[in-house]
Amino acid sequence: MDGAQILIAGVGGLGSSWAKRAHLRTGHGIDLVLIDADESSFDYEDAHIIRLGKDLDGAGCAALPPLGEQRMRQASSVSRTLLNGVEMVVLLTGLGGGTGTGAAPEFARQARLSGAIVISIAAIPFEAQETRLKVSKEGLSKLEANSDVCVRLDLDRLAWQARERGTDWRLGASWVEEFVDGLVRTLMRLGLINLDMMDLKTIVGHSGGSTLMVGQGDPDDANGLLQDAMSAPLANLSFDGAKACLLQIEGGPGMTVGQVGLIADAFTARFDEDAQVILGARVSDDLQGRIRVVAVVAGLEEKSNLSLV
Ligand SMILES: Nc1nc2c(ncn2[C@@H]2O[C@H](COP(=O)(O)OP(=O)(O)OP(=O)(O)O)[C@@H](O)[C@H]2O)c(=O)[nH]1
Ligand SMILES: [Mg+2]
Repeated sequence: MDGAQILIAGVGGLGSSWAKRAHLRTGHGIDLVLIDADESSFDYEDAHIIRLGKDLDGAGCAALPPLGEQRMRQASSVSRTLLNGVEMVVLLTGLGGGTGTGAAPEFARQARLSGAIVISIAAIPFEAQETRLKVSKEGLSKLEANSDVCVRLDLDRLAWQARERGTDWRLGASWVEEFVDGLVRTLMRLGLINLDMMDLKTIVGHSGGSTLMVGQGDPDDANGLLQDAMSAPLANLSFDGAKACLLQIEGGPGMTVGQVGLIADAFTARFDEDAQVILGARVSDDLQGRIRVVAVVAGLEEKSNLSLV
């Protein structure tokens, strides 16, 4: 049996630039679609392209989300063809502009309509960008409503971490790449192991907010792994009282049942005591002496805690 068929989608300028980098990292077997009104986003060979600016201004949707949404709707027959057979969409976007804010929720809607599970990763504008922050709010609630899991990335935290690592925030990206890579590798293999798409559907079907955690580290250091996952620049970082979780633990050939148990305990310690936890473990030769954990956490209390000024 083949693994899940996954499509990485980048919507808008920032989303496209992240999606290209994530796609470079994940490599073969994963499809990429770039969706933008701005031609300069399409400088990548191995991608499907949906142009939202054709015949119009050709340079972004000028901070007008309704225009982005409308153009995305007009492109629905192209999306339908592209989405045929896709089981999962990992959508990357930056909210606050016109294209991403307007088109991303609409593309997510189209993807779900065609039967895919949609995991969205949305950057929330910098605190100082008040207008953009306001624009992003509406896009975020629509995106959440149209996604199975919507992860909010805080650009302020991302920029801070990029500076710490000495990289450009816009490419800030090294973190986004790792995150998407960990996620996609795990999801791609779902079909091959003891977890499958049905398990994922069960977990994301829980009501309430949902998010992802991805961590890598030393197999004997469960707390270090949890810390690594918790250092993500997510806007919603509380997992307290979560009602459901799909936890995938992947390690090298030496990984033991004891290590898996300790890691699972560390990741789920703060969840609701009756939380439904579906655990999968897998041995990979490329993870010698290291462990990667990907958790899809659902049933979180509030859906949208974005505080806006
Ligand atoms: N400070 C700063 N923030 C940026 C920059 N580029 C993107 N952002 C942030 O990322 C969010 C999304 O921006 P883009 O991806 O460029 O917007 P878009 O979806 O292409 O939308 P339009 O170009 O308006 O149609 C913005 O709201 C900003 O918060 C930049 O060059 N400087
Ligand atoms: Mg743009």
